[in-house]
Amino acid sequence: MSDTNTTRKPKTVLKTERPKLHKVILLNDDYTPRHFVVTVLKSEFGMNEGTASRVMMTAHQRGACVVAVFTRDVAETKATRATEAGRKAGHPLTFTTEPEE
Ligand code: TYC
Repeated sequence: MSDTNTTRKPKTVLKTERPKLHKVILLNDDYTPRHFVVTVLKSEFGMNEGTASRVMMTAHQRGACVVAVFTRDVAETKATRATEAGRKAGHPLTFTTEPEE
């Protein structure tokens, strides 16, 4: 048999796409107490007091602030849980998600 295998197919190069990341965004409102926002950022997003306070103040002053980025499922679950924590305490606090460019 010859060394040249003429029946070999062209190699298929399989590429695994990285999953798109989604931002969790904290929205400002006029009613939720500042300390409550900080508490939720600490408990749901593992932030320390300083980081949570800065994120809360950014949302307070600019209307919204990116909290973190995750895969879509994780971002949606975190936003839902954090929003639910506000509802449970009677606050309109809202977290949304949005895909990164
Ligand atoms: N604006 C609120 C207040 O003055 C505090 C607040 C900050 C609420 C950030 C939501 O995402 C928020 N009590």
